[in-house]
Amino acid sequence: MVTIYHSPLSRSVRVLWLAEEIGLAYQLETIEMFSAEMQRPEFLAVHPQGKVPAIDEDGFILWETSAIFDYLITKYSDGSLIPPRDTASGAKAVQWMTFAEGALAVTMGEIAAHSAYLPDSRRIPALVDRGNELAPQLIDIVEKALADQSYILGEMFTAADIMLAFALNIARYLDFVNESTPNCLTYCQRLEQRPAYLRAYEQ
Ligand SMILES: N[C@@H](CCC(=O)N[C@@H](CS)C(=O)NCC(=O)O)C(=O)O
Repeated sequence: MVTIYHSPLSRSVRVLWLAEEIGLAYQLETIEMFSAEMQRPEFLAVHPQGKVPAIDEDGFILWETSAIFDYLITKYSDGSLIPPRDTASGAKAVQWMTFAEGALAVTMGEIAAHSAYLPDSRRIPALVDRGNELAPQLIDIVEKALADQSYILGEMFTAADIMLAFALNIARYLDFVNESTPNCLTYCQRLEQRPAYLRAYEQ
């Protein structure tokens, strides 16, 4: 059985969404974001940074969303949510997943966390300023990529869409995605209608 460590509305919702998409049976372990529980030795043994997501599959522990995606998709599905890595589509999926977490989610997450969600003692205002400067350019990259297609790799939904949608949802909340970025806005609206998305976000 796979246990998913999750905090509502955080990056770990991506793992829940993926699990729902591939029909994986899982157990949920919910942890309150930024709580003392995240720094307890029991949880640090699961995630050495005291973060979510992480999974525990009968004692096998894995953290970092991209690694979890790769493992769960390869082991528990037909693999089609990430096309074969030696094809152009597979390489592009990895490109967008890396961009989605490494650039987009980090930037949007820093703006949101350091302006509102982190306890005062952990806030770094310069990260908010830097994020606000970078954000429009990052959104524009996705806006252009979505110009003539429904999903980031074309007409096929993939794991890269899950990774991107989470970061774009924060961008939407921060008003970097709105009517002035119609491709990103429509994309978010299309993805939020997926039954697996709805099941993940209500947990
Ligand atoms: N690159 C990591 C990022 C993990 C991460 O930053 N998780 C946040 C949730 S949005 C967290 O748990 N933060 C708690 C903290 O910083 O104390 C991944 O994708 O898994």
